[in-house]
Amino acid sequence: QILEPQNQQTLAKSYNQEDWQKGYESLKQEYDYWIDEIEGVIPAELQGTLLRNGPGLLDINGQRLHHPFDGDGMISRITFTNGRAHFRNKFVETEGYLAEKKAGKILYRGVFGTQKPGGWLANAFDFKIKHIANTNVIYWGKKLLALWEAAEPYLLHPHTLETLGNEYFNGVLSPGEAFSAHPRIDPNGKLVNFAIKPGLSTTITIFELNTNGEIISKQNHSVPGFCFIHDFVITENYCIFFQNPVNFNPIPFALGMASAGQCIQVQKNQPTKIIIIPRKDSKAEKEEVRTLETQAGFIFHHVNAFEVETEIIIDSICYESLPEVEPNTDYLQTNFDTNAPGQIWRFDINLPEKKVQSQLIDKRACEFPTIHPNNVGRPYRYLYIAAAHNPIGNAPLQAIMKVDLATEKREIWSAAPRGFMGEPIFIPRSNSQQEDEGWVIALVYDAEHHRSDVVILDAQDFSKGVIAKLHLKHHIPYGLHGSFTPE
Ligand code: 3ON
Ligand code: FE
Repeated sequence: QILEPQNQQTLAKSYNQEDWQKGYESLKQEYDYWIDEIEGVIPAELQGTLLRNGPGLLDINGQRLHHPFDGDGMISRITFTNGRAHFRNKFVETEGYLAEKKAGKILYRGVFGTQKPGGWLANAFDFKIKHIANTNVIYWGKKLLALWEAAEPYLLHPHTLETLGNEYFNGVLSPGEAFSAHPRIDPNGKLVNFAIKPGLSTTITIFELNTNGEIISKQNHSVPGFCFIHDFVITENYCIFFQNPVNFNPIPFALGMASAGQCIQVQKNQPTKIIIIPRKDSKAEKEEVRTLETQAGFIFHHVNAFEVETEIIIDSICYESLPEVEPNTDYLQTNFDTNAPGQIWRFDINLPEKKVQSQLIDKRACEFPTIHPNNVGRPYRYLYIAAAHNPIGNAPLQAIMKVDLATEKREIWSAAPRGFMGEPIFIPRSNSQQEDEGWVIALVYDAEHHRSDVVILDAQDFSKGVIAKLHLKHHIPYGLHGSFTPE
């Protein structure tokens, strides 16, 4: 149904906390099977592979991790072929995953608060962080890559999902060098990605890759101050980064009292900096790097960006503040009512005047946007995003919202009260004429049956409900990002 924004101040809670918590149970088993419990019909034209990554383990042999973002990457793959669907999941066998599996205990510190057992003394002056490859998975240039923003990618076997080693792109990437988990694929056939090397000043590296998976350009930019930049956006001529107003105090980390991520603090009185870097081999190549300012806040993800004459429009998910991952808190006890929601904002940058205007697009709490792949970096009309069931307030993601940016019309499909939504992916129908012709696919955790479903919606009409719901034999812990490849 099409929901109008509501003005009610209090709405009934759409979920219960115990249901939500159960989606954070580890999945230790690796499966390989044809999905045979299906409601509805998988469209025969839907051919290809949905790839998902996210923390598969939330504990190491019973020792709980402090935060899901510290969990070892587990790939889930759903292959659609001739109206059938096959499931396989496998852990990325990083050095840390294998070592901890063997030891049966936590051996590494995590970025988001996980510490080795034994208190601060056991952690002091240990600067080694576990590389967990848990954030995204892409298939590009015939390579299947598991990504995590603080280190190099892991290369996986596209059929068996076995871990083959690290990927260095013929030596263009050096050992330990980062390659972010948020590449953008320019519809012109280039994959653009970045890396952050933080410090008192931060180096931003931009990579462009061709369809053979080779890095064809690599450029570095130094910006003043510490950066925590998780995502970026591209247009035809620019890469755009939002430097969140944060500072980093390394002392508690060095002393073993807190993890690196816990030493990052949002500076509410400092502006966000928008860094606009011209792309290599673009019309803007000779232009200088520009840095503009806008209001404080915290951004993990952007939806998209595009140029309109001398303006750049950027749509992003903004938080008033970064939810703290403090040492003595438990993420399972998250109080959604007191945390700031992520909301969609539009930033309008006037390049000649160096002015930024911003505007709230929707109040609903949401995260994990997706759009038609042909509109990345180009003007676009539709976005799809995981969202809260209720139009106001903060709550877990339970629904998918479609936003028509031209008419402000919204459509909602909700899995509440017992379903919890993962990142949706828009998949265009082949030879589609309209921007919303295709499907939106997501994993939904069903607390009633403690299992996950793959749901398929018709992107042009959510009111039909799901066109197919595929019941897995087990749950998949709440994940992060993924992608779709027609292969
Ligand atoms: O900033 C410096 C550079 C850097 C790259 C220092 C640093 C150590 C913090 C760092 C490392 C950053 C890392 C490893 C970030 C990893 C992030 C991650 C695994 C996930 C982020 C997810 C973001 C969101 C918004 C997820 C939302 C999820 C839901 C709403 C529901 O489950
Ligand atoms: Fe992300």
